Amino acid sequence: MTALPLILSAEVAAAKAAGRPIVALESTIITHGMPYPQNLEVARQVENDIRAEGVTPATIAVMDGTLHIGLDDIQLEELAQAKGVAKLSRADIAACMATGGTGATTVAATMIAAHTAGIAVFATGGIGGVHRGAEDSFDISADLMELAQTPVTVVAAGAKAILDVDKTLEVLETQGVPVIAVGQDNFPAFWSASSLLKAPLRMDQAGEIARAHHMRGMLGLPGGQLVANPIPQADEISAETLAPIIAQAQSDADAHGIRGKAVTPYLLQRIFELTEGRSLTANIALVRNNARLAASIATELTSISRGAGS
Ligand code: PSU
Ligand code: MN
Repeated sequence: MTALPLILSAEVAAAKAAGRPIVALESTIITHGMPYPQNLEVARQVENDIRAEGVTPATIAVMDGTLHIGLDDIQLEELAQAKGVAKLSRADIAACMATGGTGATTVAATMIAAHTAGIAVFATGGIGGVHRGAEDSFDISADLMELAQTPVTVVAAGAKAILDVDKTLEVLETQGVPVIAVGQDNFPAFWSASSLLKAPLRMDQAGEIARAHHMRGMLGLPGGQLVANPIPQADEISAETLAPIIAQAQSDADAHGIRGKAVTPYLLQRIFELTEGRSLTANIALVRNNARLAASIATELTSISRGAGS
């Protein structure tokens, strides 16, 4: 058996050795979720937001066949500028590594990598979910099933209205994934702080979320948690403003026959164009907000685990 090609950045290795909290970050948001150069600026900013809380960021990606847990600034820049980088979910990550490829990790693949590296908390913008029209296309993100089987707490701003949010919540319930709205009763809607749907659970403190994560582990439950953190109100875009834009993006995707893993990146890019960049400003604000909450949860979880002697 050869060893898994996995490298921890120096910063992550030091944090692990000292038992200090770490927050994982995905890389598909860099390569497929935002345009250059904003993607690089945001990637750096989010890492610094986490460091400002005394927590270590670990951006995850596959580069030349090696799984990197934590990227240095040169690697971050390389990834942000690269064209045609693969998008890696559960189905793709091993094949990419086996063939020496380079790829960005989605929520599902980032959870797998984080868990492999012993990292329990992960911050992102939005998760994948059940797409509108999934009754015909069967397009349901592997992110949902990953949340059911990999014990990582994922902080996101709810689900985008490019998804069928109702069906996404139904699948999460079926899969046994705790969905926790933070500081409000309703499930947040990514660019808007609130959807019309009530979230299954509500918690107002990072410590409660960390305790729930720990309790699931003690019960032997395999999956993670979805923490749905609303976008700060000052940065919101209203659902009414976005509804026609999303409908347009969706019909463009259908007209161009976009399928499979190309769907989400296509819709994100189209919405960016149709909002003349406004969607990106909101996206940046909510990712940073999620990074800060994830850092608090990771800090709380570290002290619980220390207390529990595990
Ligand atoms: N939703 C967003 N922004 C993103 C993504 C989703 O609002 O960047 C990315 C994430 O990496 C997520 C992936 O894991 O898209 C989901 O892709 P799919 O729907 O093909 O599973
Ligand atoms: Mn899909």
